[in-house]
Parts: sequence; C-alpha cells; structure tokens
Amino acid sequence: MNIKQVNLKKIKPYGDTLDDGKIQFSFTLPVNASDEAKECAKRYLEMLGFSNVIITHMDAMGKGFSFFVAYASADKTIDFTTISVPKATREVWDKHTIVEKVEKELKRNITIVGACIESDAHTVGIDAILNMKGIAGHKGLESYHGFVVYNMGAQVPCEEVIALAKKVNADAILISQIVTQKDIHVANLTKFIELLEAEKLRDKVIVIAGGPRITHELALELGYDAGFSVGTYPEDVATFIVQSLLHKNLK
Ligand code: B12
Repeated sequence: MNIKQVNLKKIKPYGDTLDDGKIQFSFTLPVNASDEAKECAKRYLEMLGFSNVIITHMDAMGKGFSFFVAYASADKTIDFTTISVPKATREVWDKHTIVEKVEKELKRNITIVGACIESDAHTVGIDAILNMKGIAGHKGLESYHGFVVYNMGAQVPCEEVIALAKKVNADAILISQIVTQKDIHVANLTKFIELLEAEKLRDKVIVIAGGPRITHELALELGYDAGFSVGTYPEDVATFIVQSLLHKNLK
C-alpha cells in the first residue's frame, strides 16, 4: 500500500493503491446471461461515470436474469471533515456503572417492554439486547440488577405492546424491525408511534427503535427517542435509557 499521507478533505475509495478509486459492484440485470448482457453491464457502469470497468463474474439468475460482479474506478473525492452522524449517546457506560447509577442516582427499578412488531418474525436482534445471554459476551438487560424486562418476542401487534407497557407502567419501550422490504419497517414504526400518541402515552415513555436499517437519525424523524443499528450492545441501550431518565427526568 502507498504510505503517503491521507488528505481527509479529499478522500476516495481505495483498492490496491491509495487514491486509485477502486470500487467492487454486484448487481443483477433483468436479461438472460449472454455476451450482450455482459457488455450492457459494463456500459451501464461507464454511464454512471466509472472508468476502467472490468466485469469479473457473470452468472445466470434463473430465467431472464443475470448477476454480475464488477470492478471500476471512481474519480470523485469527498471531504471527510464535513461528515457528522447523529448518535444516541456520546458516552457509553459499562454494565457496572449503569447498575450503580440506577441504584445510587435513580434509586428505583427501570421497567422495559420490548418486541419485534407486526409481521416481522426476527427475534435474534431484540433477544441480543434483552435476553440474559446477550450478544458477543455482552449480557442482555435481563441480567442487569434494577432492570425489569418484558421481552414479548416477535410478530407482536403494536396494540399488544402498548397494552403491556401501560399495564406494567414501562419506562422504556424497545421496538425491533429487521425486515425492510418495501419500507415495511417505516410503516410499522410509524403505526406504533401513532397508536402510542393516540393513547396519550408518547411523552410518558422512552421509545427506542432498532434493526439493521435503523439509524438514530431515521428514528428521530419517525418520532422515536433513539435508534440503534448493527453492532449495538445492551450497554449502548441501557446507557441511553439511564441517561434519559436521569437527565430528562421523564418520570
Ligand atoms: C435468522 C434469519 C431469519 C430467521 C429468523 C429466526 C428468528 N427467530 O429470528 C427466519 C428463518 C425465520 C427468517 C425469515 C425471514 N427472513 Co430472515 N434473516 C435471518 C438472518 C440470516 C439473520 C438475522 C439475525 O438474526 N441477525 C443477528 C442479529 C443479532 O442482528 P440484528 O437483527 O441486526 O440485531 C442487531 C441490531 O440490528 C440491533 N437491533 C435489532 N433489533 C433491535 C431493537 C432494539 C430496540 C435495539 C436497541 C437494537 C436492535 O441490535 C442487534 C444486536 O446488535 C438475516 C440475514 C443476516 N445475515 O442478517 C435474514 C434477513 C433479515 N431475512 C430476510 C428475509 C427477506 C426473510 C423472509 C422474508 C424470507 C422469506 N421470504 O420468507 C422471512 C421473513 C419472516 C418474517 N415474517 O419476518 C432478509 C431481510 C431483507 C430486508 N432488508 O428486508 C435478510 C436480511 C436476508 C437477506 N439478505 O435477504 N429470517
């Protein structure tokens, strides 16, 4: 690799040599695999402004479709110093600190209701955050002293989540959405917030969304207090909840 200093104001993708602009693509065209399909894939990338296009792989994807892997070079650069991404928490506490803050500063238990809502059957994400076992050696919120957790699992109608949250007087509701086909996650997350507002509960509870295509920014846009994505650990979520309860004095 070239060891020349990176100019953060003008960065571009890197493959073999710094600033070579190399990008790998994989995509499908709605035509049978053929010499013409391969040429079409190449020309399409050229049309998008890429140079040195190489189609390294073509495969038939059933009748009427072809799949490609390609490499090409990009000319454009981007100023990395202008990029900032909203985050739910500036500082993530470890489990010991979280539990101590709850015991000594909040001085009461925190009740959490979590579910993967509507048609979505993916339980692993919400389980990773809530279940005792947690994820990658990070124990879930069920294992935190001072946390009372109700994990409702997957395919739970919004109405049932709200009913339980009301019944147990939840401090926080955790909503998981994994499937995003045709933006179903946005529709489901919106439905949940609207029902919560109709029940006049929105301002009384912390509402958090999570899933691979959820960003903190999207969650805020949809009316949630925070959003978490791939790579989230239970500590990230617990820190946000405790910081919110301590600082915003929601209850
Ligand atoms: C396991 C799996 C299944 C299992 C689920 C079993 C179960 N009990 O969960 C089964 C076989 C049932 C399944 C079914 C389907 N699946 Co599936 N499935 C997967 C798979 C392989 C892994 C998902 C997973 O467990 N990830 C591990 C967890 C730990 O990661 P995570 O969910 O992202 O969670 C983390 C964060 O996102 C975040 N997080 C998640 N939720 C929450 C919530 C809160 C509040 C917070 C704070 C954080 C948080 O924290 C977690 C930990 O870091 C993925 C592909 C993949 N590799 O991701 C496809 C995938 C999610 N499935 C997919 C699809 C399409 C389906 C089906 C529609 C397939 C079909 N045609 O039938 C069905 C849908 C069924 C339904 N009604 O929902 C697509 C979704 C595409 C999309 N973008 O919409 C994927 C991406 C596969 C693919 N590449 O096409 N699936």
